[in-house]
Amino acid sequence: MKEPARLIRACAGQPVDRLPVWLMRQAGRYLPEYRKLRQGHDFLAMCERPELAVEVTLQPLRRFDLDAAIIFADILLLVRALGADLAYEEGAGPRISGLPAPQEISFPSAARVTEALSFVAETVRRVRAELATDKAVIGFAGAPFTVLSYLLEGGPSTDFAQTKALMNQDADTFSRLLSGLAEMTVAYLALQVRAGADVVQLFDSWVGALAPSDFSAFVAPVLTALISRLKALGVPVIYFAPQTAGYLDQVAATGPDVVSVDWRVSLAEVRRQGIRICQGNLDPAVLRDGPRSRIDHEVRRILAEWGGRTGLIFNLGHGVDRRTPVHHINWLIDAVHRGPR
Ligand code: 1CP
Repeated sequence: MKEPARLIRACAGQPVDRLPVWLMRQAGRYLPEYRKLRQGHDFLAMCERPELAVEVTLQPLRRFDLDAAIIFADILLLVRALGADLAYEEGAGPRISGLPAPQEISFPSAARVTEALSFVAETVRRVRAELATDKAVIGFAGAPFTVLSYLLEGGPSTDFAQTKALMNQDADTFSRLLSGLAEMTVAYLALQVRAGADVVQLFDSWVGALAPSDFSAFVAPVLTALISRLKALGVPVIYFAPQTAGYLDQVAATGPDVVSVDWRVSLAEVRRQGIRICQGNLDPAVLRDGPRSRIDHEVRRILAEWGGRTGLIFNLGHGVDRRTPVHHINWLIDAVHRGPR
């Protein structure tokens, strides 16, 4: 039997010969070869056509010594299985329309989710077949709160006014929608795991907008149940929960194998909160800006704050900034491989 990939060993807290490293949003606009391909196709078409999605997924791995490929897709693809219209507008980000009032939203069966997103499974299958076994394939989905916020706001938001209004004024509907999305997420990630994903990550990019008490009352119960069902698929679960430094203990208590944190908290504090396996947490601005000495310094600081050889997956605290010079990523990976010295 082959030894599991470094990243998968790290997710289990097992010793590794060197720290695993990958970057959120490692496929995308900072890469000239991505921009070139993107000129001829819109973003959704790139996700839907496996030959294009596979190519974009593998682009960063051709350039850099990364430990994982993350499937080229988007957290919002799921909403199309709800019958919503999804469009990505140049500069403005995603737009969701065509949904009934929150109280009227009904959820599709697992079979319908699988059918609507079968192209993602095809991409996973092809990526897994093309990639060496020492590289992990990461499947992903949005976490229920973050996806619900896009549904209710219709696109990006800064204050989550519609989302909080529903939570405050109609808690039953709010909880029903979170649970419905969680159910769809199980079907979607099960599809990716069956197709060969070695690990899954839930992106909860906006959950930090909630008070600790609301995280605990509304999100934690749904998330805990979801994570336990994902673990039953037989792969590790990474939960990305930025801006939750004020309630990391509650985040950890939802049960993921790995908690992925942003740069607003030190890894020493993450450890103090009892988190033993963690992903993070360089500020993407440091990677973007450099210079090399600053990147080296920040990597060494992060490794020292974690203070151990196991249980860390090196990553950014959020996605790669599109203004990042490509060679900065080589500098970063070198620094991670050199280690704490
Ligand atoms: O070329 C383009 O115009 C498309 C830009 C783009 C890309 C490359 C979008 C639109 N999505 C993606 C791919 C993507 N999205 C991936 C796979 C690639 C990789 O990681 O290497 C992943 C994991 C995501 C996840 C995602 N989409 C998140 C969670 C992570 C995060 O950054 O917080 C979120 C919030 C989205 C929504 C979304 N999709 C696209 C944009 C521009 C946004 C953000 C909009 C906003 O600000 O609310």
